[in-house]
Amino acid sequence: MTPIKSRTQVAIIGGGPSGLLLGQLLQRQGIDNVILEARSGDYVLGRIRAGVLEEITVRKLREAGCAARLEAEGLVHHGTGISFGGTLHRIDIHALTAGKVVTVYGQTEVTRDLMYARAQSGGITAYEASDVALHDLQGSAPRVTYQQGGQRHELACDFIAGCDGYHGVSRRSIPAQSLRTYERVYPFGWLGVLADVPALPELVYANHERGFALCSMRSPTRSRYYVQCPVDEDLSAWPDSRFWDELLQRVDPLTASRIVTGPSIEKSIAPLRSFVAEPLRYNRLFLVGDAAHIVPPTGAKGLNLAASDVHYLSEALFEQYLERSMAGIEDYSRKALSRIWKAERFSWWMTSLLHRFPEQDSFSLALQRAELDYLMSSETAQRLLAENYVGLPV
Ligand code: FAS
Ligand code: PHB
Repeated sequence: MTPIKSRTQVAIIGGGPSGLLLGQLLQRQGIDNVILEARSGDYVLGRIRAGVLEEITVRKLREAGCAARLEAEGLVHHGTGISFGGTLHRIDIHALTAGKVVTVYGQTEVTRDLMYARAQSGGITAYEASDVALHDLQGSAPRVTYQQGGQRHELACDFIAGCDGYHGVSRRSIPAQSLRTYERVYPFGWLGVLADVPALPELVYANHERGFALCSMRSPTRSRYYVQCPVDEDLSAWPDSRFWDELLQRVDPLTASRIVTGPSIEKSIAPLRSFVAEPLRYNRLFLVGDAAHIVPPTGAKGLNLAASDVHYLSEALFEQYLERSMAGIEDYSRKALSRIWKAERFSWWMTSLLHRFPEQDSFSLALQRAELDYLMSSETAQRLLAENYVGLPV
């Protein structure tokens, strides 16, 4: 039975990657925190999402004491493929960034490692906490109320970290006049399949007249594939056979020859949007991760941006509690937003470069092709892609 506390230093709303990583970093510095998660732990683990980690994310997981399995099982990638015009091109990320890499390790496993570490550290996570509500956000003593096990609970705290994702309660608790939001909704989604079939050696992003496709993986024997689809697509209209046929048509022949098909173990459609809420702080409430921003997954930035938000906020809270300085807290929003907007730009650029848009005319198609040709003929252009893909400095 989860112990119930009536007071903590930092109340964390949401037990996804943002909340768990923040909680673990605070715990290791002796800063008391409680995570309130709406769903069960199994439900959180059941969500199949990101797959590519930037070096900052790996570094933060190391600092959280959660990187042992990642270092043993994560797949270190030195390059990525771009497929268009019937040819597979390669971006040599390692060479173009003076030795940086990305690591393929599924978000599910990151979450599992963080959950295990939290249980080991004695950190409190209240799962299936419903009706979470934030109170007294204007003052110096915010409170959180929630229902769990049929009982109403109240949690007094110094600060609240809103790590509850795009649909969470935290951002909605900020008065509309205190928040600016920016949004772009894309006219398509991603149909994703997980299958226990041998993976390709590296990721392949494909631009094709039938639409975008992505070949990714979770391990050498577990593959993750996506095809662009209409945003209102009916999943039941996509039996495995149709998915594999479509994927094999959208990639170049060499890539198609390497793909091993098989039964899907998970199939889902994700909508694509760009979204940012500013500022990320409302007095003693901070927005973190998907609660603050959303990127189309084309640039593999969503989970990694959550990690850099947690980096900035955890450092700010360390300063507050360990050095009695508010400087980091005052600067959290500015610092995090600077990196967020650069990742938003890169994610929008990658999405625009690789997808077919319903209203695309012949001129914009020609521009897209010219951009791809320029990318593959210019080391400078490839270096720009590579440095954004591995993650800009924090
Ligand atoms: P999350 O949404 O992961 O976690 C928020 C948590 O808060 C959830 O567990 C939720 O149950 C809980 N919560 C919500 N409301 C609450 C409330 N009122 N009270 C208490 N708890 C509440 N990123 C990539 O890099 N690559 C990808 O391929 C990719 N694919 C994605 C596919 C989908 C369908 C989605 C939705 C996102 C995808 N992302 C991807 C982005 C994703 O990985 C996020 O960036 C990442 O989950 C962010 O983590 P959190 O900020 O913790 O938010
Ligand atoms: C994934 O493996 O789920 C993945 C990888 C790279 C992306 C998006 C998703 O850009």
